[in-house]
Amino acid sequence: MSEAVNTDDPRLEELHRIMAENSLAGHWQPRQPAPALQPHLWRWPVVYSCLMESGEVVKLGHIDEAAKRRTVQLVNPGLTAFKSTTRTIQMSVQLVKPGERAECHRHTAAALRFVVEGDGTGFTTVEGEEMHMEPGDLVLTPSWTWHDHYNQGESNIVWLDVLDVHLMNHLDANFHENYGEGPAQPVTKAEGYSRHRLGAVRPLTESPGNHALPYTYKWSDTLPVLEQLAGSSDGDPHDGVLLQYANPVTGGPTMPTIDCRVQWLRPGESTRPHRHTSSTIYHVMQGAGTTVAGKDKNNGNPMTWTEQDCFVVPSWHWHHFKNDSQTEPAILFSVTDRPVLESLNLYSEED
Ligand code: 1HN
Repeated sequence: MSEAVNTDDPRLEELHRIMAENSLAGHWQPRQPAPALQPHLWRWPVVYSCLMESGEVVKLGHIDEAAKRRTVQLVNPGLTAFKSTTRTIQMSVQLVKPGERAECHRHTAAALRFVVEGDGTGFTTVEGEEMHMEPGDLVLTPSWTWHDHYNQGESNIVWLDVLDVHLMNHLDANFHENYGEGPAQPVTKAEGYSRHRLGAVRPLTESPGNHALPYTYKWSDTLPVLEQLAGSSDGDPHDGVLLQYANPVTGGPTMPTIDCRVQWLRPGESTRPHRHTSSTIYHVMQGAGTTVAGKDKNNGNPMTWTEQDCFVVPSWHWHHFKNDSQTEPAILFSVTDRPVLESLNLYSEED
């Protein structure tokens, strides 16, 4: 209780009681401590073994009637009440076993899939186009686009799901609709349709419109860019060689609320610390290293990661990276809510 009020005054206690009964509170009254987002590392073998076990005991189609997805969610220890990875974004890991289908639905939450395991025969159908999923591919299902997943192959598909669902919840804008005309939407477009319409060489006479459009970024296109830049440019002092998955229509962030990046840390590379007002979730594609993240510039929590691990660096936490190998590069895929902060004029950065 601040000294602005006399706590011995019985009228104050009476006022507080009446206000509480009427869902009111005084600005002078203390708030419940807010949960704080924490730096955290999820080790892949644990995530993966839980996911595989869920494949044995949780039947797809009998889960949460609305979503009907078998995903294991990464829960930030500071946000357990929300089952959320950051305050805006949920990252989870999804398993679709051979022959399984995750039914068609759409939601206002923007979503993306980043493929970890699969033989390329499985796909997500987005707005009538089958988007085949090979490891390292990034498939966008922007806000309110129909999507269903199908594994027609003989091996499991595992991917990361990233959704801005918690932002949607905070905004009371989280709407969901099941397709309702069977488990899958009809396929109406040829494979590659979106990449052919929205790529650098695109039809002059057909406008794709400016609404949220589905898209796939193939790892086979991304990796050569990283490799070439790693050999020819200094990269960013805070992130190493850093690529943005630019939105093909706007040239800006991947989606209005989530930007996706991939970065390459050269053998032995150590980056300079910085902090910014966006939160980032990382997934290690290749290599082993350490990310130090903390509120103090020189005294953070070291997160030592290896392949497929995931970790989070919260907003306004100093952080830097080190590739712990002297011979192999490290590659990190990441997602950030930076576009949200930027659109509200709240993005800032310090080093
Ligand atoms: C969802 O719809 C999917 O479509 C995956 O595959 C994960 C997590 C929270 C809410 C909806 C999907 C999700 C989700």
